[in-house]
Amino acid sequence: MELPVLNEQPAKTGGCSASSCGSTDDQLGHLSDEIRAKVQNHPCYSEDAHHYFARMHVAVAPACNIQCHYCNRKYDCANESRPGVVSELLTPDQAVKKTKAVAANIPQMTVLGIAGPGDPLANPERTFETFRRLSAEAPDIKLCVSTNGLSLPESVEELAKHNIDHVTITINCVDPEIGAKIYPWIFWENRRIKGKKAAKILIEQQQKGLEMLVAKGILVKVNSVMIPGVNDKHLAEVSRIVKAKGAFLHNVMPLIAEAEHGTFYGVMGQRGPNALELQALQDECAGDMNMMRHCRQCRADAVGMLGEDRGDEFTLDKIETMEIDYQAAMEKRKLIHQAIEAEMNSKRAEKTETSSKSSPLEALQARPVLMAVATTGQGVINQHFGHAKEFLVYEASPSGVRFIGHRKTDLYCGGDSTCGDGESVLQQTIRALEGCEAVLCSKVGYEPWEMLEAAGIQPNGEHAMEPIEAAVMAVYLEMHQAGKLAAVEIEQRASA
Ligand code: CLF
Ligand code: SF4
Repeated sequence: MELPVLNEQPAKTGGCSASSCGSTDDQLGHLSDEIRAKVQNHPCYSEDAHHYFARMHVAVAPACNIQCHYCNRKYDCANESRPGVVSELLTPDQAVKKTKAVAANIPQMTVLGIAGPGDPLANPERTFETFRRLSAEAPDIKLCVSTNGLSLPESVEELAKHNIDHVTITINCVDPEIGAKIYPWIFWENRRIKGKKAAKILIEQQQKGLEMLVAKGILVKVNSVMIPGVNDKHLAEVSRIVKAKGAFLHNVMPLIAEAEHGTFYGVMGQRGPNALELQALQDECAGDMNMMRHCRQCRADAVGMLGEDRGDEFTLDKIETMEIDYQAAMEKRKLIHQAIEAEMNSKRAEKTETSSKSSPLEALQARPVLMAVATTGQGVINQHFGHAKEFLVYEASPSGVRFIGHRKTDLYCGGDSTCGDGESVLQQTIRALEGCEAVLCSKVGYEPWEMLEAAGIQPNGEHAMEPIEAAVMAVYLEMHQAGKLAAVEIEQRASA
């Protein structure tokens, strides 16, 4: 089956519509029923779905067949995970038990992924045993896998056999010169191969695997780690090539390199991109490719909604004591999924109606504005500023509101009252919101209010429980009425 070419629709200004830019959602209507069914409740493949549906990972795959300069083998595979976290390794049997326990207790969990702690396809017995049992015993759960791609071509048949219809390949380059700066070696045909030769083999395997998956009708997401000075200028080309070969979605993630993680890049002082650099590259790639902007770089044993981790509720000792009637759980899950989908459809219809009305600012010269939003899900503003561990960032402009990405408040800190050079958590949070001019939350305390204002970020608690896009647009209109978006200001900013 041939996959649809997503970007055949006319390009919109800034590469997005009034809502859910960069997601598959505003494009669902163009997809076949079969593909729509595959993505509409997958929290990674659909930006909309990540507000409602959860995923879980089982860490069954310890070994890896390559070395990436951003990885330390003590930790999870950094191709999807944030470096510096370690997952508890499970046997396939434990993984099946845990999956059923989570599915019964978190019915909105729709997807089981294997993403480490090493490379799933470098551990084929453990990975496929887990998938084989789950596809038979828990057929209502979608199966998903993430790989560096080296062993992908030889695994495609097996993946198709177990109904795995979502595969992520991490592709950081299509040029071996660049690859040699990212991958010091690969393990290939019982030998360790280094340098450009290694990178060339890896790239060929990734591209071949991508083509084979697409030919089988399996949806492919491509992850790329943005490494400033190494592959940042090259990733737009990667995007073009993988799109041309039929990849469904591209996820450009920031390199996180810290000396304490003990990775080559961390020790060498290689920096990661800042939020604005990442956004600029994602926007550049979006001209050619459907972009994912809501990735949370999950750990290999993540459980829950993207960005939350409920793994502690499902440790091995706890799941041992849980009696699960999976048949009954499936019936309950089905009803809950139907209710969520009905709610999503009605919200989608509202959004379509809103975006079909022309924006009152369309004819005006008004600059775009970034706003941060505190939310725990369901697409509404429902979180206290002080409780937010991350903020979603939206851009409002005369043509509408689009999702840009998220900013973690504790990226480099363990959540103590101070971190780094004596900087308070509040100061760090404000630094994480760089570039945003407003923050919308359900409530905000007096102290943060003053500090946010002093930093040029307007706190706003007036839109609690309102849909995010509508609230962001309302605040944007208020800013315009207050004269903050006038043409004269655009000129001043441009010349600054
Ligand atoms: Fe897991 Fe990955 Fe499947 Fe999602 S995560 S294997 S596609 S179910 Fe999702 Fe997490 Fe980002 Fe991965 S937010 S790290 S993209
Ligand atoms: Fe580490 Fe994953 Fe790279 Fe293997 S593929 S070296 S586990 S980041």
